[in-house]
This record gives sequence, structure tokens and C-alpha cells, in this order.
Amino acid sequence: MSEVASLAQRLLAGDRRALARAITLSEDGGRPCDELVQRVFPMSGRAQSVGITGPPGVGKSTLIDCVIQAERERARSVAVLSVDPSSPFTSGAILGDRLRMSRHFVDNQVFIRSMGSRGAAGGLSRGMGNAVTLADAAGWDVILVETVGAGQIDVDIVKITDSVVLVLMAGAGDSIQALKSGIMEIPDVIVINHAEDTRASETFRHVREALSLRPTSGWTPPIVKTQASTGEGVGNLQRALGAHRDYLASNGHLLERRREIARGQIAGMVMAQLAARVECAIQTEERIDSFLSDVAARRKDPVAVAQEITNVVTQARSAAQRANEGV
Ligand SMILES: Nc1nc2c(ncn2[C@@H]2O[C@H](COP(=O)(O)OP(=O)(O)OP(=O)(O)O)[C@@H](O)[C@H]2O)c(=O)[nH]1
Ligand SMILES: [Mg+2]
Repeated sequence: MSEVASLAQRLLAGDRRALARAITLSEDGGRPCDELVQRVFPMSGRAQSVGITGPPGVGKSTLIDCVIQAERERARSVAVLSVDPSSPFTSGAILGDRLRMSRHFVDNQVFIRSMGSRGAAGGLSRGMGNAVTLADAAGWDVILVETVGAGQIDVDIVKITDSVVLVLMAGAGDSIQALKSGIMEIPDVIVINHAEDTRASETFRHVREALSLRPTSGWTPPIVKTQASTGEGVGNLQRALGAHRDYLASNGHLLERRREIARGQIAGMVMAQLAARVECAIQTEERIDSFLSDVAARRKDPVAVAQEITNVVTQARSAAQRANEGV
């Protein structure tokens, strides 16, 4: 049996170390990861996946700790995936997160892992999307994905979970501005954390106003006030998430959401494959090499050459496809 096949088998049997290893593969994003995802994908789709996003420092990890607690009380297993705290937005957070979620580290029904990306731009959301698939196939009941949206929320990263929670902080005017500038469609639930802050009610009103600009659809995001440091309001967050889950379960909304996830995921994969092909063609194709000299010497312009390279790459693709099909 190949190494990946055996890893897939252990992962599907619920082996935690296999999941950890699989996620490392998804950070690398290479061929073994693709093969693994292909093997386990049919067994995924059962988990409840929830993205928790929001500006730095608003209390996302503290809130996740509370959600873990609430889910464990219902005997559900929880996997937490977060963006690598070595990213510029979250420097030094890993120690803090270890403290914040420390009470769950010894629980074998809780899996906590931070992820980075060694690949190109977009690699992180691709790796994270794959990691969600892997944790799902591995049988975790709830998958929480923590991402940082600095100012404007990273739209890509939120397209990998069934529900998205946007966490804001009481008194955070900037975040509400960000809400108004076009991200209203992203969250399914909005949390105003630091509910003990006297500005919480005012922030609540601002968020409600911003939400009223959102095109009406079947689902209106509930706004929930929490104080993550004490656990206050977390029950309401759980209820809001449950309501969203019920909404998705009705009238084919879940399939629609998963089509959206598939769209983002597949587009990312196709772009990565094409980018690799372009990179390879530029390195190895003599014709392209001569185009570069033509541009340098002003015999051709870069726009025309880009078009020609696109032609070369897409021709190479159909040639490869033909070879594949045995034509
Ligand atoms: N007063 C108060 N403090 C809170 C609350 N929630 C979290 N905190 C504190 O805020 C700080 C940051 O919380 P985190 O949970 O690390 O925030 P985060 O959004 O995960 O931060 P990054 O991952 O770095 O973006 C910690 O010291 C928490 O204890 C709250 O409701 N009220
Ligand atoms: Mg955090």
C-alpha cells in the first residue's frame, strides 16, 4: 500500500496523528496532499464547519475556547484550525492561544492546530480548505476555523465553511466601516464581543444599520453580544449557529452553500495548476525565452507576449490532455 493510501486509511479510522500529518501535507500543498484529498473527499461532508473571522485581537480565540466547552458539554468532538500565528497579523499569538485553550489540550476529543502556508498567495486558503476536508473525513463533529480579517475580511478564506461568524468588538467603529464597504454578505452570524463595554449597545445599533444595507435573502444574520472572557452570551451564539445550521438544512440551502465552497476551492486549484504550468513554461520553453528577449529589446510588447504565452500554455495543456486521453 502506498504511503498516502495508508495515511488515508489511518485518517479515516480517526487516528489523530494521521490527521496532524495530513494537515502538514496540506500546508505543503503538493501532489501527496492532492492524492490524499481525492481519497478521503467522498467520506467528508458530515461535519459542521464554522469560520470565525474578524479583526486582530477582538477575542476570536477566547470565543472559540468557549464554543469548544459548549460543544464538549454536548459530547461533540471539536477540531480547531487557525491561521499560523507567525503571520504578520498575529505575531506571538500562539503562546496566548495555548493559554486560552489550554483546558482543552488534554481532551482527546479536541484537536487544535495552527496552519501556515509555504506556497504562493491563495495557498493558505487552499491549504485550509483541504484541512477542513481532512478533519471532516476524519470524523470530527465540529470544525472551527479561525482566520484574521485585518480591516477588510479575507473573502477567500471564508468560503471554506458552512457558517461564518464575524467577530467585532464593542466600540470598534473601523470594523463597522469595513462592514459598510461591502462585506455584509459574508457573515451568517455577527458577534459583538466585549459586551461589558458601555459602547456595546451603540455598536449593536451600528451593526444592525450596516446589515440593513445587505440585500435581503432568506437568512438575516443574528447579532449576538458576548463577553468571551467570562463565557457570557456564548449560549446565544450556539443557538444562532444552530439556527443557521437548521436554515441550511432546509430547502437545499446547504447544497447551495457547498456549491459556493466548491466554486472557490476549484477555481483556486485550477489557478494554481495553471500558474505552475506558466511558471514551468517560462523556465523551459525556448519559444518563450525568445519572447522575453524580444520584449527586452523592444521588438515586441509585453501585452502581445503575454497573449502568446497564454496560447502556448493552453496549447500545451490540450496536447497533454490529448496524450492523457490516448488520442
Ligand atoms: N474585557 C474583555 N476581554 C476579552 C474579551 N474577550 C477576549 N478578551 C481578551 O482579549 C485579548 C485578545 O483575545 P484573543 O482571543 O486572543 O483575540 P483574537 O481575536 O483571537 O486575537 P488574534 O488571534 O491575535 O487576532 C485576550 O487577552 C482576551 O482575554 C471580552 O469579552 N472582554
Ligand atoms: Mg486568535
